Amino acid sequence: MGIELRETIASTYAKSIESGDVHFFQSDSKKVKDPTTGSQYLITHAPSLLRKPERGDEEAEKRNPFAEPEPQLTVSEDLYGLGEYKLLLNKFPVVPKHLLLVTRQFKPQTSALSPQDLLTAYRLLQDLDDDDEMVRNLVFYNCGAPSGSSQDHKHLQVFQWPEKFLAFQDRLCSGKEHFIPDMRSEPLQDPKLSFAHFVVPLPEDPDTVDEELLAMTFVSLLQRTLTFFQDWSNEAPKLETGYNVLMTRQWLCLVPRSRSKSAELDIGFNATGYAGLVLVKHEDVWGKILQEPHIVDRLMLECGFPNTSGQSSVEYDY
Ligand code: B4P
Repeated sequence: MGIELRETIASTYAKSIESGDVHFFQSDSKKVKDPTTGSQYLITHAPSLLRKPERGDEEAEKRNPFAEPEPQLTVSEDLYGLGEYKLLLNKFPVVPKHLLLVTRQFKPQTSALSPQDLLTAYRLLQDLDDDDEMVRNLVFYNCGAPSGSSQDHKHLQVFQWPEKFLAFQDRLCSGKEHFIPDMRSEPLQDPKLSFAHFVVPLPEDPDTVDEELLAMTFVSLLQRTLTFFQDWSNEAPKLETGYNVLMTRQWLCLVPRSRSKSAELDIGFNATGYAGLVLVKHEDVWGKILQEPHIVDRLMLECGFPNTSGQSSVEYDY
């Protein structure tokens, strides 16, 4: 299935680029290191994205693009014959062959991932990753408006991981075995980072990964993520729930989000920012981040919540 699917994606993408159905945005990328946290960031500058309609713009609000997706962008009408998902090409990618895993029936983008969503995403990673060619992919889910999502129909996204790039989640999980966080064991969290994040390594042997394992792992991370919205409800009762989910074959990570955009600099983040993949549209923001990469960690905190490393979930849970 893997090779066949990869070939269908490649040919659908090539045709849609040629016909103009996919609008690929050119960008420049630079890898930088945050000297304070040791994190790597891949900063991608795509100024032409400023012309793309955004959430709230009249043009962007007109229709649900996933209700009747364009046939030219459709890789599969019914992925894996489950009757649940379509696999589409992203119409506005910055990375080639950027995919969307979209529910066939309308479901809200504020809903949690189901066990089937998780296993289907993991299956896609298995089909798209190629260890011999060092090809790795990232699945992400922007849940709720503060997470940076712009479409309200439930969709996960998949794109190829940048070459030779190590996220903080990779460092954190290196050499660690899978576990399901419980009362005695907390998810991994890097104490050097300013923002809260919950990471668990996934098993090396894919045969041991099933719906139950993924669902139990996800729920343990989600419980901790949702406590932020309970904790803060007295201070900020209107705080909308939002979080990012990031998954590779090596780990699963959830990040609670307080806002989609920074007030300090004109930049917004979706899940990819929390893997260190920072998309910048404005020239002045690009310049500032390259000059002082540690700004990213500050912005992540501004759009997230404070790190809780070293505290057990009962200390910040109620
Ligand atoms: P959402 O989860 O709702 O939003 P998003 O990916 O954060 O993208 P957004 O729309 O806010 O765009 P942004 O300028 O930040 O996903 C909805 C997805 O549906 C979007 O990816 C959108 O492109 C796609 N879409 C909309 N209409 C469509 C249609 N008719 N058919 C098919 N797909 C449609 O980011 C611009 C682009 O860069 C996005 O593709 C985004 O995913 C990508 N991106 C963001 N950060 C990135 C990074 N660090 N590296 C590489 N790419 C990145």
